[in-house]
Amino acid sequence: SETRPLTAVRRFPPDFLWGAATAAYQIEGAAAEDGRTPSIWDTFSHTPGKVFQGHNGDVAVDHYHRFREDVRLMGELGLNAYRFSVSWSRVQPTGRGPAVQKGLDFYRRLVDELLAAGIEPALTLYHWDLPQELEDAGGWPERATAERFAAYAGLVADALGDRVTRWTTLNEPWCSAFLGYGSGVHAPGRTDPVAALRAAHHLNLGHGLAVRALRAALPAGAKLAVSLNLHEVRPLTASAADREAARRIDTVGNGVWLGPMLEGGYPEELFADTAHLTDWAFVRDGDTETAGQPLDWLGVNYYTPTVVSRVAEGEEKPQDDGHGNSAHSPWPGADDVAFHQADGARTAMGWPVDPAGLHDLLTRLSARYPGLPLVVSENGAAYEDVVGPDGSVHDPERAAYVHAHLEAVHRAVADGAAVTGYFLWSLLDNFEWAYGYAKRFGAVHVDYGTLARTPKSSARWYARVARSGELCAPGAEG
Ligand code: GBH
Repeated sequence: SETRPLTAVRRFPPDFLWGAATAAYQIEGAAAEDGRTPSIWDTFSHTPGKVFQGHNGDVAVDHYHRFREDVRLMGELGLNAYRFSVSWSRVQPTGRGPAVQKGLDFYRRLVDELLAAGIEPALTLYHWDLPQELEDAGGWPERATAERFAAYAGLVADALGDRVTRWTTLNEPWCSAFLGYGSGVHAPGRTDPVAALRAAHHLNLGHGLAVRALRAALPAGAKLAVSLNLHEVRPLTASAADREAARRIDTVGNGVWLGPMLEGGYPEELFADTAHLTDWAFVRDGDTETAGQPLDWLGVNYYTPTVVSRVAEGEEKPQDDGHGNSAHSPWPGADDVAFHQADGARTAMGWPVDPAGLHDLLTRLSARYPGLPLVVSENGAAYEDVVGPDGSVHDPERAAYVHAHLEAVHRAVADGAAVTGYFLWSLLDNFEWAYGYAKRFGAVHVDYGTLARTPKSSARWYARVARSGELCAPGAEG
């Protein structure tokens, strides 16, 4: 028989995960049902001025009541995996004590529906929605929150461990720490660089404690991970100053997680860069060992690269532009760093389209952590949907974006990177955090008046790729 080179037809490995991802607060709604209490995102979105036009997740896309229809849509998309998160305050309303059965039952029904449809559930324990009661007790800057998180992880594992194999502790702890407590553009909206660094450490600790709790509660064979938004950092020029700026952002953006979780400790440069802010006395003996529990895979979320330069002394810093140059910086220890957006195609978020960044990130990670399978746990793009007179939605830009990024993933695999899956962000249009419902990332369009779901043309193209395991160009249907 004929052997075809991998690159000619762009065929992906046979057991590749073809998925889509969501997060609880962004899709579920049912904010006060069945015992659920407010999380920091309920509080934040109901605080005037925090979210675009005062949007909130009270109803979101009502996935809590429509999950059966949504699982059917996943089938239409040809998915063999689905990544979702559990709302902590739905299963453990106060963040302490026993679980609420009704909350757990919702996830049990969802998982059963997925398994019946032949779709592998990939469960994330924490996608930014801390129970408000725990924030009132100090939130992630406090050590106790890490311990609470591990207890919660154990509760969910006891309830769902017989049917869920793939577990993720945290989604993008960088956002929780530095957007939540540093720049304040995410809940709980605090703007204190020291609180942000303390939060980062307690997220690392919480991750490690949760991995231990999961290992104790789950059957052997469970596959545990964390999902990080790793910054593909590039210096604006080759100057020593810009390369130093890139080094700093790599340290406080990537090393702050990869160090303790995968390399045995924080990078020394992190302590040096932030020495004027804190002496890190909140790090106790044994903490980095706890954070470094062995993992079975690493989730990588990628949207666009991070381009930086150094602002020389006496030079103006760029205006607050929502792209890193915020009034309150989410980058402690990097006050003289400016952020840039490359020229060329951009998504509706203003983020440059740069698939080479994903290839470079995956190949570098795989070389650095041999034997650790990588999964692209989020990648996708916002564009403005145009709904046709017949109700159809044609989104060729999204298909082109995903096609280019899948090509980059394929190239990374051909170059030796151990990438075992891809999750499109997102299954459905949903609550895009501080942007409310103004930005649409879905493969499936949601009419926010009727909550009717309509697969976009990109969804039909993605289904063809997922079913065949072969990357075809978006054609008529894309
Ligand atoms: C992901 O976050 C989320 O996991 C998901 O819930 C969300 O809906 C999706 O992406 C789309 O946004 O300019 O320095 O402040 C993406 C997080 C957003 C992190 C942009 C970095 C810019 C950093 N990224 N952000 S800065």
